[in-house]
Amino acid sequence: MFKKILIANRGEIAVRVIRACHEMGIAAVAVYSDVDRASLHVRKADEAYPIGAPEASESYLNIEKILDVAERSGTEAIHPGYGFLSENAKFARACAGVGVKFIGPTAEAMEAMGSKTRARQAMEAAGIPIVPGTSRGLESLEQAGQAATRIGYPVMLKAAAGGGGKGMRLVHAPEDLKSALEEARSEAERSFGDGEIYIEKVIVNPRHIEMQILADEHLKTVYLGERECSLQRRHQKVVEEAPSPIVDSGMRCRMGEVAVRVAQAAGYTNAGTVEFLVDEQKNFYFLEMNTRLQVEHPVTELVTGLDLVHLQIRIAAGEPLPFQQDDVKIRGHAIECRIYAEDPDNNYFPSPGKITLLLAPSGPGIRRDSGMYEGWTVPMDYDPLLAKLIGYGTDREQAIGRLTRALSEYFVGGIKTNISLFRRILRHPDFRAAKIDTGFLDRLLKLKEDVGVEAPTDPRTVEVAVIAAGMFAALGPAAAGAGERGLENGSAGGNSKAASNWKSTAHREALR
Ligand code: MV4
Repeated sequence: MFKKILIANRGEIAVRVIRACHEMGIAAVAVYSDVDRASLHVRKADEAYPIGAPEASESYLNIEKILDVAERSGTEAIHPGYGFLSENAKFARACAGVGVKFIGPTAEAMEAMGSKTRARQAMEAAGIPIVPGTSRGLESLEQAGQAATRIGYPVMLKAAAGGGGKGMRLVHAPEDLKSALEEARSEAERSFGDGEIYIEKVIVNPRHIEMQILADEHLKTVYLGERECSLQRRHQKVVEEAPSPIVDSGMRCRMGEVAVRVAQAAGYTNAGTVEFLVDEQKNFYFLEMNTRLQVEHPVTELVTGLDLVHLQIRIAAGEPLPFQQDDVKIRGHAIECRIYAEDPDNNYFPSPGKITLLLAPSGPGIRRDSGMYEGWTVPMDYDPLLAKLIGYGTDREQAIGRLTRALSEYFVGGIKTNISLFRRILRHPDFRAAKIDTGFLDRLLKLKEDVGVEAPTDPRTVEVAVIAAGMFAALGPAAAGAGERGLENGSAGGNSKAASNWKSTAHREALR
């Protein structure tokens, strides 16, 4: 087993990996940019090295600097977390080049999945169900027109290098194809430096369901069940859960076996995720494979009882998987909320700043993976994910109840967060009934605008957060719940409707 691991990341995921290292008796080395000197991952690591300016290209994406720290610290392996260098084949290759083990798949497996057209070709050859469409880049408008006619409108144009909805265009009719293709191509070129576009049949009201797999370096691959990730906003996941409310054991088994075949066809090792689009008849189609540990891995850990980071490290050290497929059992239900530093009243715009007061939930069935602490200033240079709050229970209803309870205990003072959004999602009848297709969040957020709440432009909103924090400190949780619910509605400062709502909520809370 390794004695020392470098974590090439920051925030909650760096803390998550450091914890696994310490549980396994491994020393953890942190790297940090200039704005992360006081960040939690630096405090929790055994050693920490500065790697430069805040821009990711100068620090967390800088292969040379990270490998230099690896050498100076005597690191044997590097865990990349998610984002940054986690799916960078060049980095995986560079690690191997200096004799440091990359905790993840090989550069070749990453490359096989990096291009969607390439992955579709490989999966087609392996007999994996893919969304009907082309598996090569479109070479002309005529070719696109022929393919679209064959598939039938509406069609979806997608970027081969894509992800996150960039370079994606829905085309309803032949006359819209030309402009859509031009737009998709230029967006893909701008975002990825690669304008390759292919075409797919449109899946109506799809669900996004993904299967976790683990593969050791001795040709054994297992699946660990699915995650339902249909609750997204602008192609950003917001809430994830395991198991999916629409997947029964038969479907899980079929999907899991397909996911294992996907991994084997790519010569995949370590932890990975196979994404599927699922249609209204529950047919599932391979979409892409994510060659990293994902943000939402905790929901799988809670329902399987397995520690994915421990297993990643053991696999990277050459150990065989310590269990069989039959040993994997799904037990209970877990739901994750991604807590972001963003302003619900300003179109969920990132909202960095200093955390003046932090009251964090715990208790039965609650897991919190966080990168924040009271007094820490959230830098504006990176993804604003602050923490993940995960509720676990014997069934979905208990998980929702515990998560709702924990969200009402959560208080983050000094900055805006999206915590209020989760209360609205979790109490919604459609969410409770698990009617969560990909349009759910858009419908919910539109509803809010209809209520006529204006976005605040008033700097006093910040002041209100501090006052609310003070109220909590002085008066306890009833005041905090009220304070935060007030902020959800645009807070005081000129908005009398919101102010009165704040007061009435406070009154209700006080009477509970
Ligand atoms: C699709 C689709 C419908 N048909 N592909 C893929 C990447 C993801 N971010 C959005 N993707 C979609 N691909 C075909 N052929 C609909 C979506 C989609 C979506 C998928 C899952 C969860 C939320 C979504 C929101 C909008 C569009």
